[in-house]
Amino acid sequence: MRSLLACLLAPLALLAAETARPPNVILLFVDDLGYADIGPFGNKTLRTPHLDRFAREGMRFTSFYATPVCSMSRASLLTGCYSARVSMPGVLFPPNRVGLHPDEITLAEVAKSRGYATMMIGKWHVGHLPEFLPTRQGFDHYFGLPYSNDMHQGRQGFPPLPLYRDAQVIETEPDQSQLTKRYTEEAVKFLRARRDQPFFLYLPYTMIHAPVAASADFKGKSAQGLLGDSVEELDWSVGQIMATLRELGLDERTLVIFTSDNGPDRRPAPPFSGSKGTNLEGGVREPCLMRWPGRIPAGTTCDRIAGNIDVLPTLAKVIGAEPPKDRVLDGRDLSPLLADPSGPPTRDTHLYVTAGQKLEAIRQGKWKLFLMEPAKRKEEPRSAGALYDLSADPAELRDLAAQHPDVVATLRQEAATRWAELEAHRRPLGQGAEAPNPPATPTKAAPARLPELKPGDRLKANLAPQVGGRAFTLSCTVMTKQANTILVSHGGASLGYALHIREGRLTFSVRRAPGEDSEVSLPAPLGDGPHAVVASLGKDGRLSLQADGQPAVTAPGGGLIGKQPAEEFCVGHDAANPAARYVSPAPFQGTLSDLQVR
Ligand SMILES: [Ca+2]
Ligand SMILES: [Ca+2]
Repeated sequence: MRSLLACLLAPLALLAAETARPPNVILLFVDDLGYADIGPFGNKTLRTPHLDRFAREGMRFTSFYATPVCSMSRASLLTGCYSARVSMPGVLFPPNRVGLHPDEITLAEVAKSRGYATMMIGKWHVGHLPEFLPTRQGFDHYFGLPYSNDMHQGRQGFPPLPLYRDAQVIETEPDQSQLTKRYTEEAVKFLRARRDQPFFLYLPYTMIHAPVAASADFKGKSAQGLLGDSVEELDWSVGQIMATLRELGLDERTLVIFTSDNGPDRRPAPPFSGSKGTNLEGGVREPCLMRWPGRIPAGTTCDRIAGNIDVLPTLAKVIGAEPPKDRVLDGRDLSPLLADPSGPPTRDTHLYVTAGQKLEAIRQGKWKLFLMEPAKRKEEPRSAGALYDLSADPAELRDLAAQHPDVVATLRQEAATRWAELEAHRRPLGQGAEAPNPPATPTKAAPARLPELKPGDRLKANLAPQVGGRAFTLSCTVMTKQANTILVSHGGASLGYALHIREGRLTFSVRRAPGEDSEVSLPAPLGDGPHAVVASLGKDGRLSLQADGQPAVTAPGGGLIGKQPAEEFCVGHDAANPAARYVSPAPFQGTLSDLQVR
């Protein structure tokens, strides 16, 4: 009798254990894929049958937000926080010695708290020093590139592009046309090996970030050149992963999420304005699909505000883990929307953060208000104070601020309150171990002797002082009565530095990426007479400025200048694109001597 009962109950017990087993999670994250680049979001040119099927079997999110560029987006995704909360700048470069702080709790660490097998395959980009690698942030295993595929040997001062297995470099300068295929093979191998235990797979593809590439099976096959080939190969990769889930019987116990880190690179993202690098909708609103047969209703669409900051709280909820309780999270659990896409919003507000960790705009419900001066923003600027109704005007073309002053006031207040809270609970970026300052890259021609240069002189990039990826100190003796002028400029819109006088105050500016400026100014005008001035960018990214041996004024910065500026080194003026935020600078008049950059 007992054995008969046991026989009868055994399948039930097995069923209970099966039901109790928490779901697997797969997170597919594409680089620079725009809203309209795939079929489910309106693309009619490219063939994405596997993503089309994904959408038919799952849910499309149509107001799903990332950030304007790479590193900040990945930091948000991994931590459930706005990038500014964890102090992550827009893009990290190989010379940077910072990374996502090891104390941050990542998606993988949340999964590990429930005993999940974890693996990351692809592009990390939140710190490449050993202490910042995925294997130090909760991933059992890692296969991929530590940063972008264009940060390779061909760019001045960068080391050969490394491919990692766990914490070891196993190749350099890998054939990029094979990366999607290799990532897919790794993913399928992982799924097969871990089929019997709960797993979390994070697969941030290297594609379709430039330089785009595709394997021979896809090259030349799409209707949109190599970029289209690369998208179609990604679609194939998603198809391989889905087919493996079906084959292993894991379909109904796996939540799969597909999205992108930022908008398309210099391409349109209809119906939106803007592209990668901007906080217009085209720069930050991403295609997003989620699929979990039996749990997410098939063929549905959710237009509620959501974003990559919501992935961590959602993952924690569905796998039955405790989200971090000792810190502020910005994201919210989306699981109620996964059951009912038209249910109450899980959050009604979104903050649009810049690469320079400022608040550029706020969305609440259908309203979006721009907060920053256009001069402080990048291409396709909207005026500070411009208000858009995203439900009627997704391209952000009709400023309704004058018609709705009440909405503007409410959003301004909301933005101020939320940003004050964020500033009050901002957490630090991880600082890596000190490294010796790399030697300056040798140049073919002998550099001109800087002390002999006079205002109006300029040096071509190859003769200019080498500042890419290194700390440096600029010094000179200056005498002028001007309130707005330039002593030295080197670089332009994307990176560089300048020593200048703005509204009477001597200022040292460093630009690491478009819109990512750090500055330090002396507190008072220099006054008449000659002054010995020293400006420096430290190895830790700090700016410092000093005159006449007085105590230096310093300011925190976001790292070194990633590479040597391509523009000229100019004395007493700025020849082309401004390398800093000047105010109507006049050509230098006075005495400028003893110029040195070391
Ligand atoms: Ca990107
Ligand atoms: Ca951690």
